[in-house]
Amino acid sequence: WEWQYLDLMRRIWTQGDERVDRTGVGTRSILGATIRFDLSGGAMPLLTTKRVYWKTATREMLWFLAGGTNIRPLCAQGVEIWTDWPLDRYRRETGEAISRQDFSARIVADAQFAEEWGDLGPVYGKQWVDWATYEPAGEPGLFRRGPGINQVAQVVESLKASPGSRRHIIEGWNVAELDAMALPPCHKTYQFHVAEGRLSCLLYQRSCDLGLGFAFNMWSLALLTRMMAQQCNLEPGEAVWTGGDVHLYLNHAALVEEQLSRQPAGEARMAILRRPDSIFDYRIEDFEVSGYAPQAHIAAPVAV
Ligand code: THF
Repeated sequence: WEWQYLDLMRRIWTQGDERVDRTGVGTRSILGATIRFDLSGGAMPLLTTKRVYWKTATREMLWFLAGGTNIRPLCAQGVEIWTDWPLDRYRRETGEAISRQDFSARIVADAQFAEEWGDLGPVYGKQWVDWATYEPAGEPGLFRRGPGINQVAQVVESLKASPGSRRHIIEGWNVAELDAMALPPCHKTYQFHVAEGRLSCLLYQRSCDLGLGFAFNMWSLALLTRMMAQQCNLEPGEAVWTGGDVHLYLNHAALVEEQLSRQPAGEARMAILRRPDSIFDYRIEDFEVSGYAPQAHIAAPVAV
C-alpha cells in the first residue's frame, strides 16, 4: 500500500500546482486522491519509509474521543503536535518571545494559564461528542442550548442497530462554529460501512499535508476503525482515505527527496489487548504494535 503514498508524493512534487497558501510557506497541490488499506489480520497503515510516532497519533485520537479541545492533556503527555497554534496566538497577543518548551511547560503547570491560552476552540473533540444544539426558549426568536449530540456514541449505536445504513457519519465541519476554531477541521468526515461482517471507514480530508500530517491521519483513521469494529463485534475491513486539496509544502523538499529514495519494507500489525466497556474507555496501554521496523525518522517543519 505504501507505494500508493510514494507515487502520490512523487506526482504532487513533480506535477502539482504551485501556489502561496494560507500559511505563507507555499505548496504544490492537486485536487482529489484516494489511498486504500486492508485492515485484515490486524494490519495497520504505518509508513515504513520513515518512523511514524504512532503513540503520539493514538494519544491524539483518545483526546478527540474524550472531547478534548485544550492542548493541556496532550502537553502533559509530551505530545506537542497542537502546541504551535496556541503558542502562535500567545506570542502575537502578548508580544512575549516565549520558547515552545517554556510555553508547553507553563500550560502543564498552570491550569488557569492553560484555560486562557491552551484552548483551540470547538475543534474535533467538541464536534465529535458534544455538537451544539439549540431549542426554542418560549418567546419567538429566543433559543437556549439543548443537549449536545454525541456523534461517536450515535454511530456505535447505529452500526449495531442498522449495520446496512448509509448514515454512519461523524462530521467535524460545523459551519456555524468554524470561525471560533483555531483551525477548521482537516479530517472532516468519517463514514463507516458494514459488509459481510467487516467494518470499513472512509475518511474525507479536505486538506492534507502529505509530508507530515498524512502519516498521522491514515494511522488515526485505521485506529478509529479498529476500535469501532471491536465495540460493534465486527471484523476490521478497509480504511479508505480520500483527500481534497492534497499538498506538499515547499519547505519539505529534503523530506520528499529522502523519502522518495527509500523502499517500503515490512508490515506493522496492531493488537488491542483489552475490550473496553465503550468506545470512550480506551487507554494508550491497550494498543500493541508489532512488526514495525521503519527507516529513520525524517524531521520536517509544520506550517502553522
Ligand atoms: N497543519 C499542518 N500544516 N500540517 C499538519 O499535518 C496538520 N495537522 C494537524 C493540524 N494542522 C496541521 C496537526 N497535526 C505533526 C503531526 C501532526 C500534526 C502536527 C504536527 C508533526 O510535527 N509530526 C512530526 C513529529 C511528531 C512528534 O514529534 O511527535 C512527524 O515527523 O511526524 C494534521 O492533521
